[in-house]
Amino acid sequence: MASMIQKIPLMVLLLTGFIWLSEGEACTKCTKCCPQYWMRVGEYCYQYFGNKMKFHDAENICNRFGGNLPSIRNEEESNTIYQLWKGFVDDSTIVFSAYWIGLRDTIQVNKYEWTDGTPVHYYNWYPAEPNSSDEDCVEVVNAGYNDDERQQWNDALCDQVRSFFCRKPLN
Ligand SMILES: [Ca+2]
Ligand SMILES: [Ca+2]
Repeated sequence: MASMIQKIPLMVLLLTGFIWLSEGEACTKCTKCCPQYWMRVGEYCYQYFGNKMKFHDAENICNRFGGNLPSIRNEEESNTIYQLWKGFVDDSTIVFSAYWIGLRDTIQVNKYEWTDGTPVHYYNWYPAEPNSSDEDCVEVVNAGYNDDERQQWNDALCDQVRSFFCRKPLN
């Protein structure tokens, strides 16, 4: 927990425009690694943004770092991101909207696409979701009785504000 608290000022820095932290500078001593303060999982780097933003603002921030809101291609990837998120919140069992993922159907109703261009083969909707043609952006809803259920998705209004992760490939 202490290390988490120490990270918070860094995240605030990242959010307030110190974009220079993200590229290159931390990578002078290795061939393939993540920028400083990003978390490496497999072939990807993740950064958590606890300051809640609208979906498109969140995606734009990720683009500026050379990444996207994460696509979720299978159960394992879903769980990886959810477990990361649990590390940033005090009590993950309280039901509340958790974070944006990179899925939206803004171009055509019910034609969901990942912002990183990954083909959509995997869905993990919460029961009775998606339920609205006005709700075009997808969040992890964090409702249910166990980690698997809490990772399920809800279509939400894109102008709602949510926490989010950015993800980019190792470089
Ligand atoms: Ca919808
Ligand atoms: Ca919904």
